[in-house]
Amino acid sequence: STTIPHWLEKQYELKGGQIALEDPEGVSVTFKDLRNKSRSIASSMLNDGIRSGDHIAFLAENDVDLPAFLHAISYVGAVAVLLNTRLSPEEITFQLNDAQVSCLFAGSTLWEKAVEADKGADRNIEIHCLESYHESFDHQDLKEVISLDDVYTMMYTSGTTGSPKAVMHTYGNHWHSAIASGLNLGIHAHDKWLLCLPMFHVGGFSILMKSVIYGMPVHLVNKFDAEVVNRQVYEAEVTHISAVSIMLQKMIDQLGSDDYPSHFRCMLLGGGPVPEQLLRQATDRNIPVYQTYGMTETASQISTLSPKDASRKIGSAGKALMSADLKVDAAGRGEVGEIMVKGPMVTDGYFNRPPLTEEYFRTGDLGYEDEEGFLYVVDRANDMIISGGENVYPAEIEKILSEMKEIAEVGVTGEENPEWGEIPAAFVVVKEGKKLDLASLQEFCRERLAKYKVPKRLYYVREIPRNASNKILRRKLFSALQKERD
Ligand code: S0N
Ligand code: AMP
Ligand code: MG
Ligand code: MG
Repeated sequence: STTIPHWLEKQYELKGGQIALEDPEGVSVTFKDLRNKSRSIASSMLNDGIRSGDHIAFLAENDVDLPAFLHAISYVGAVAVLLNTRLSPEEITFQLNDAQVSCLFAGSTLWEKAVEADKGADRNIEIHCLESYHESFDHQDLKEVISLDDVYTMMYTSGTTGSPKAVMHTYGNHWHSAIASGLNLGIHAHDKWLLCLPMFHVGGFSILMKSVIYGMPVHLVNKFDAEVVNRQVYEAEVTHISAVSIMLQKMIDQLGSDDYPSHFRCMLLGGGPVPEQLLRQATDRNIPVYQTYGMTETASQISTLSPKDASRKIGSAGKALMSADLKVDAAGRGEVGEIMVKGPMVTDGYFNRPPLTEEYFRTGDLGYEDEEGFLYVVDRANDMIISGGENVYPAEIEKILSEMKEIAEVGVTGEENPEWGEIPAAFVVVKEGKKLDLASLQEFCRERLAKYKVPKRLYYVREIPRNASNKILRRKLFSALQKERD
């Protein structure tokens, strides 16, 4: 396998005195600081018995401490399993077990959740507090090179069955993603990328990779706040932001009648559908939006639209980046079919699942390419809901709800929502003689599921529409309700 010098060692050598990481409070960390800190954390990890190949989980907010831990993992040669902080303890337990995690680093605000999740773990997991983790002097066994074929991170995503699976990313996946993005956007001397997406998803994590591969500073806003983000664009001279639709909408609403400054180069917008209205508002505010299409399995962007084409191709997610290929499984150009992708940024597969053997990765998204080859994402082949950039799988919620003693049958689908894009709605057949209201349904879910998965609507129906093989027809839930009402 191809090896390269460890990327943080390289930036230490090339740009040691330059800023790697800063935040709105004035914290700033050079590449030298970050390298030294990462190495000493890695040394402690080795002293604590963590070994190359071990699966080490992180349950942490987007704090300025976190990046050094993630780099430390690469100096050890371990694998970072990134956990969504919004998950319930039960959901986290599943992932700890499924990923065969041996050690967990938890932020102090998430400590109790980590301890709770650990109770159900099927193996002994060492839990460390991220903020108070000790540092050691350099250990001799730190990795000085990176093998591009080695797995570096695992991030969870679910399928149609609702059972989450860990996408494995190699160093090569992250490397090629960063390079392809850089070839598209260009890398300028004064670039600075604002990070407000969670690092436990690939959209946020990929910014860290770009930082260490380009030698570029990251401005870290640990809790998304439109006012802070807009201010930092001016005050910290931010040039790039990655965002989901709801974030950009809030930034624009907060701006009032102001425009973005001319040094701002790129609003990379993805993670779900983008309303056309939002694109027009952004153009009015001098915000150059690059609509992008990508997913955990592609280690972030796979195709992106440049602002120069934006007005001509409004709503498109552009063309596949350099080294990536994209095709639509349809009879011809302009016809809708499943989007299929290929490239060195695409995952080899899921942990502990059968390997992916097809040449192209089947995304589960539906789209078409226009006569000039621009991609339009139109829908999903499966029933996944996207709420504020978080994926919600109806099957996961249905499984929980069917455990309620009041419920005879249940189906879940997405309902359009002006704030979140979509929200989960539950359609319920209540058992004879029982009563159920939204509040108690939500309370039941809240103990078991991440909040963003808790249904925000409840509809009572007499029957759940199913096909001949008894599969729920989720897309017919609203029309079935209408029919019952007529
Ligand atoms: C939008 C966010 C920031 C909202 O969270 P926030 O502001 O922290 O809310 P809270 O104050 O914590 O909570 C308020 C109430 O709202 C509920 N809630 C929170 N989030 C959601 C949600 N998503 N849906 C529904 N409800 C939500 C809370 O539970 C709370 O409820 P109450 O009041 O009852 O307590 C946050 O959701 C967020 O960070 N979203 C983005 C997540 C994300 O990163 N998505 C992208 C994932 N995909 C990828 O990474 C692949 C694509 C990709 O790589 C990419 C994506 C975007 C841009 C670029 C790229 C790229 O290719 O590089
Ligand atoms: P995840 O892997 O959790 O990040 O989810 C990625 C999913 O978000 C994709 O499979 C798409 O369904 C959706 N998505 C990402 N980018 C776009 C886009 N530009 N337009 C529409 N949907 C998108
Ligand atoms: Mg996914
Ligand atoms: Mg093609």
